[in-house]
Amino acid sequence: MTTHDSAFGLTFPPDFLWGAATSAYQIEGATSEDGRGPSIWDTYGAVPGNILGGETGTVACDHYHRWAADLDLMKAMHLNAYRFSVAWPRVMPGGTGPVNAAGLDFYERLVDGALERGLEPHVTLYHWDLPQALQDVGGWAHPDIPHWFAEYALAVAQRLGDRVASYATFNEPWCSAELGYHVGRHAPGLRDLRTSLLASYHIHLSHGQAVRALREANTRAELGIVLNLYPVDAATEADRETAALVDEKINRWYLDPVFRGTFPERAWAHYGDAVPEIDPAALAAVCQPLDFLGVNYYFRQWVSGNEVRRSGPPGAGTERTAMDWEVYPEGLHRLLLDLHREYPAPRYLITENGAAFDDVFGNGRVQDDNRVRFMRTHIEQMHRAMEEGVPVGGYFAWSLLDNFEWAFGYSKRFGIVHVDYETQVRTPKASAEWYARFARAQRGVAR
Ligand code: GBH
Repeated sequence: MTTHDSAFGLTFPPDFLWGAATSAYQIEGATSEDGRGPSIWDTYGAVPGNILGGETGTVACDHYHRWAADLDLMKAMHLNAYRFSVAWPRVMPGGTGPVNAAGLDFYERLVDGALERGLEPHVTLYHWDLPQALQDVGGWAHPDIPHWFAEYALAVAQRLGDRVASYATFNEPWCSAELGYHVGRHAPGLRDLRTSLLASYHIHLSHGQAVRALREANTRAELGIVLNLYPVDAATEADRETAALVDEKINRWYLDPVFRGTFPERAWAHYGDAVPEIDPAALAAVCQPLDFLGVNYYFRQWVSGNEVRRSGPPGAGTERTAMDWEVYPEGLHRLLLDLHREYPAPRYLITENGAAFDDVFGNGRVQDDNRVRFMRTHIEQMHRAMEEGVPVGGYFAWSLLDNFEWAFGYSKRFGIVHVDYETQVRTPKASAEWYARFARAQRGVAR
């Protein structure tokens, strides 16, 4: 295959980031090593029925011990960036108070190891693993949590400093507030709308305070936040009003405070008495200048009658993943144009994009042509948006490794690298080989 074919004739800026993403609880394991304190996912996972098959992140991909080999995999794939998260309970086992130096040592090794291999480190400060000690006093519903979070963020930044290319405060706060405190399908497993909205408010305040603290500390790394965002489509004219409400509840409840310092009105009115008491000045201060917005894109929301479907329009004509999510690459193009128009940011990073498929491991390999097609078509749509003026700076495949898919345990495989959970052997799938050829062609790296 020629270089040109591998690049599909698409030209990206030479400094474009081609990376892969992971998160701490989903891959690290070693949950009681080197002074790590318990997290809400350890607690939640210990309750039968919460996680498919009773699986937990206790061992996961054993990345805590295999990090160097995992970084080697990305280097061999010609990637130039790695997005991972720092586990708060490793850094501050009690959530607040003394810092655990050994926890920071791990991330320092990881950051230096990434840099040695030509991978820019992109750090997420919170990817859902809250210290259990903080949950014991209310977690994100506690009014002091913005202060605790900012303190933790500073401790990380003080150690890792400007070796890190970017810090994202939160990964997908909607998941923490809605799935964790309202739907109960994520840790801590609560089911209360009022508490969930209060949690979302405190997450916003935490974001604002942490960004201010990191700027005041003169952190040179870029600062931003990562949101799960979706185009929302109405099946019929009659579904339009519902679609607008869904858009506000999922997308704009998170975009508006961060970019405008306000909550969206339709959703606010819809929630009625359940909305928290707001300090308008504090809410306004959530809106801090950011260097980037991280976009996690997986599917669109399809609104039909009382249903909000992730599987898209009904019928066999739609390709769906093993999560039953619609494959809808065009949605990434639409989403980026909408964001650029309504929530302008200096740059956008596609911080996650990928799919779980029913991979077949045979003859020592996984021929995941569906995942190759998924990545190629989404990258094409991202490129289209860039040609139309959206400043996109990078693309991170979710995920580097098959890993712990939250409530689904290890049953859903999102990796471009296959993990055998018995032996911990990593095998790059056809998609990883394809991505490696693509990244090499894009970066002009010689064989
Ligand atoms: C992202 O979430 C996450 O950042 C990442 O950690 C995750 O592994 C990846 O995507 C793939 O899911 O059906 O109620 O149990 C994307 C948002 C979060 C949507 C979990 C689906 C299942 C919720 N997703 N979710 S539930």
